[in-house]
Amino acid sequence: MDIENIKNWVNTVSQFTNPDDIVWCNGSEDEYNQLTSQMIKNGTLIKLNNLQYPNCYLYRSDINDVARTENLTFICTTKKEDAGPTNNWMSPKDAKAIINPILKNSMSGKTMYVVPYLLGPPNSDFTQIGVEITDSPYVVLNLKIMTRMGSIALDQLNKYDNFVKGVHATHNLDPKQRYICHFPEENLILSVGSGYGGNALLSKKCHALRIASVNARKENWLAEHMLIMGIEKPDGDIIYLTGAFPSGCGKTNLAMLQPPKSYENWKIWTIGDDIAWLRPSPKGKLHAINPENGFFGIVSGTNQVTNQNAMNAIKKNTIYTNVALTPDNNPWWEGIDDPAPNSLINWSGKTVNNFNENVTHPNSRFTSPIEQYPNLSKNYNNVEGAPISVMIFGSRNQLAPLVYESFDWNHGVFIGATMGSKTNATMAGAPVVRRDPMAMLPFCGYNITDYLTHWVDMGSRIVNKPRIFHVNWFKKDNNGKYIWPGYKENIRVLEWIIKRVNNQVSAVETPIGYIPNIEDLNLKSLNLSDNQFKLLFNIDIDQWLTEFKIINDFFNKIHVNNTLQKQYTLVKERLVASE
Ligand code: SAT
Ligand code: MN
Repeated sequence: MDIENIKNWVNTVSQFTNPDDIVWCNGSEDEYNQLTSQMIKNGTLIKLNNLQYPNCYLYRSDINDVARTENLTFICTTKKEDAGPTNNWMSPKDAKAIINPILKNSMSGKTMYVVPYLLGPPNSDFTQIGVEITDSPYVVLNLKIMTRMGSIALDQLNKYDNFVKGVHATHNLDPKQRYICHFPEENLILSVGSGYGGNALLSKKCHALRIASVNARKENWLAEHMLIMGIEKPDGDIIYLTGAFPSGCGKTNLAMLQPPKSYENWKIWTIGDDIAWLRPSPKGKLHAINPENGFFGIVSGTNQVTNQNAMNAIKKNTIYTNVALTPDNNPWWEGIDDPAPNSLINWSGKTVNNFNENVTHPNSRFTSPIEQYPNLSKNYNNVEGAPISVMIFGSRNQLAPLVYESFDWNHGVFIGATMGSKTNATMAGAPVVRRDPMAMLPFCGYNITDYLTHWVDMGSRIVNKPRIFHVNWFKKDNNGKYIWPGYKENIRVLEWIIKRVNNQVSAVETPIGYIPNIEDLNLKSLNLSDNQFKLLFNIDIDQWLTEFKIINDFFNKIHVNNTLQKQYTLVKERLVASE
């Protein structure tokens, strides 16, 4: 492909959207600085205290535009069944009939930015190229951090036959005229009416998951909502794992885990905190890359205990979205180590003197470059990706034990397919427990039934399959308190997982999978009572059987494949037999 392919498309879009100016972004520091200066001048960006937060900025979004809006997100395919039973669907024709009038002249009076980007390391077979057209300088700044953006992408054009096209118009931010539409048949994304991360940074959920997942199925690989990390044991051996958790369930904290003192000879190597692209290697192992180049993490609750590495890294070159501001021009949020000053400006720009309500939006975000994380894995830029030995599925509920291991690949796929988790501030709407297969419910760009079959099929393409585990850091005791300390201490669970993978320990077989023998999980100095331990690993057969009714309804709704049906029957029979 050459630049004319992109230019032709940019011309078509600009004739339609009618901007005053067109800027092709090159990704340079100068360009970034010019944009921040311009935004500071027009009042849309605030420069933070340069001594304590050098090169950091605060951005406040519209108060109606603070999280992904799944109800306004559509998969637009010719046939409805290609979007499947869990996605919102429109035909491409109908979607364009709604969006085109909104896009028409939507950039008049504005600058249109053309943002080429790479997802993945340059020169890797995993890597894809995309171009986002946007009228939002905030989006450009974020894309500069989140992707390999600008000239680095255009320099690779000759490697690609095709690019993913994204058009983003901020429009009037009225949720009634907000649409995030994906056209997998055209490798096209059209997003109007939102400036928020997952809705507007089209490289992220829209390209790297929804569009990529469609292509991954065709080409026999996986595009997943997963962190990637390496765990180095004291003997120097490193095991790489991926972890799928719904948004807002601690992926970023786990990916950046800083081992506690009692594990000081262990190291965690971060590769990614949100998205993994995985392909079987010629040698038969599954290899993963992080298509992104930065972190778009939740700020609220981040502190030295929950995420020491992020705390140190987000002190520079970071964009904060929707946090509070102190009189010294420092960012402040619920959970930060420093006490609240007497007065603050809250995330929406109002001065507050009492702190009865959140001053920071619970889905407030930091955007920060991956290179500045000290524990970045040496495999981060590896064109072949990192070899994955373990996959973890994690959810937030009261049912699943702290950790359990699947019996085999198909059982592991069943565990991922049946994840149930409580929703949170990362999406608009009230919290509910919902089925979220592989944490991909909002991000699978095609029919979820075909997606789960693709997962089963992938098992036969990977000779040396990763072992599959499930974790739940969020079990509560009878007083509603979390039992497991979580965060740094999660390394104890990872240690057990590694021991299992290295065949160093046996495990207790239960109807739902293998759980640890108590002596194999390091509980030293956690002060967990026997009762608390029992609660953490309790498998309440009645509750599981009730859960299986819900799973049955879900499987009926999505007409799941026979392999997963069989897994359902096998696990259910084991549950019934143990009653
Ligand atoms: O808002 S994003 O989709 O970018 C982050 C998330 O919810 O996982
Ligand atoms: Mn995510």
